[in-house]
This record gives sequence, C-alpha cells and structure tokens, in this order.
Amino acid sequence: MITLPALPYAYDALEPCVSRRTLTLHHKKHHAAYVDKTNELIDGTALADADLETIIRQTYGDEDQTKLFNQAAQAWSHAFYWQSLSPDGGGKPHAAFDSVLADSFGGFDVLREALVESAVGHFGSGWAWVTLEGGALKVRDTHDAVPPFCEGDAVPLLCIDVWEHAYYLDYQNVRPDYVKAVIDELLNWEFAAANLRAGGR
Ligand code: MN3
Repeated sequence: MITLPALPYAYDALEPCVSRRTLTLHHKKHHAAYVDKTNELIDGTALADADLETIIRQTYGDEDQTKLFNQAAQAWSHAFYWQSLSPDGGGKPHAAFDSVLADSFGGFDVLREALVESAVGHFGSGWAWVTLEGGALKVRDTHDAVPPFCEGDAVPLLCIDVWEHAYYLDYQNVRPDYVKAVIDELLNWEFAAANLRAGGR
C-alpha cells in the first residue's frame, strides 16, 4: 500500500513561479491518481507490500507490467519533485557542490545551461534530472515516467517535471519560462546536497 505524501510546503508557497491552482491540481489530482492506480494494480499481488522503488525496479522493461511501472514511477518521481522545490530555493548550489561542480561542469553556469537545455529540449512528456553517476554530476532527461535509476547507476539529486500539466495553467506553451523560474527561484539545493552525501560524494 502506497500513500500520497503531504507537500513539504503550502499550496501557495511556490507563487508566483508555480501557482496555487497548478500545485493543488498537480498534487491532489495528478499525483494522487498515480498513487491510487498503483495501489489498485498491486492489490493482491506479490508487490502489495513493496515500496515504490522496488516496484519500479521489478517492473521496468517488463511488457506485461507497463501499466504498473508507469503509475509507480510517476508516484515516486512526483514525491521527489516536491522535495526538489522549495520556497527558499533557487540561486547558487549548496557549498557541498563546489568541488563536484568544478570537476564535472567547471562551474554552476554550465550546469544551469545544460539543465535548461535538457528540460526545454525534451520532446513531449518527461523529466529533467541532475544526477550523480560514477562520482560525477550529470544532467539528463527521461521520457514519460522513467526515473534515472532505471537507466544505469544514476543517483537522482534533483528533478524538474516537464509534463505539460506541471506548467500549462501558468505558462501555457512557454516551457522555457517555467524551467528558468524553477531553476532560478525554486530548486532545493539542500535536498540535493543530502542526496549527494547519500550517494557518497
Ligand atoms: Mn507531474
């Protein structure tokens, strides 16, 4: 049984970058539906008591389990996305990133540009991520529901939801404005730093 995690801030806390209306619908309708459908699909199966990460790893690439994979992966990624944002976020990364940023990108401006390009350039629905891979920072995008740990050993540090439901009410078709607002005003580098430490860097 999977539960819908509460948002770590109020529904209006991310305004003006993400409106109360968007955040309310996104959490109470989209995220809640992914959780509910996951529970319907695992009920009475061997995965009934598994956590989301286990469900995702066990169903990834299995054609008979595509429905469950998609719902569970979206449930996991949305919980990660809420934590990737903060009303006090944005700006320069936490000092914990100084050396790994210098090694991997040369500096924050280069990573920021790569993240903008990845999030804006992803065709259709998906996610943009900052990950730790082989001790280095990477920026990557994944399609539809796939979290980055399905593709190799990537440890997710931060994510941006680039499905249209994440921004359409606030920005219509102008995804670049949403992406830049999230990166510059909302990204939670404290959360990313905790993930970086857990990833061993
Ligand atoms: Mn979403």
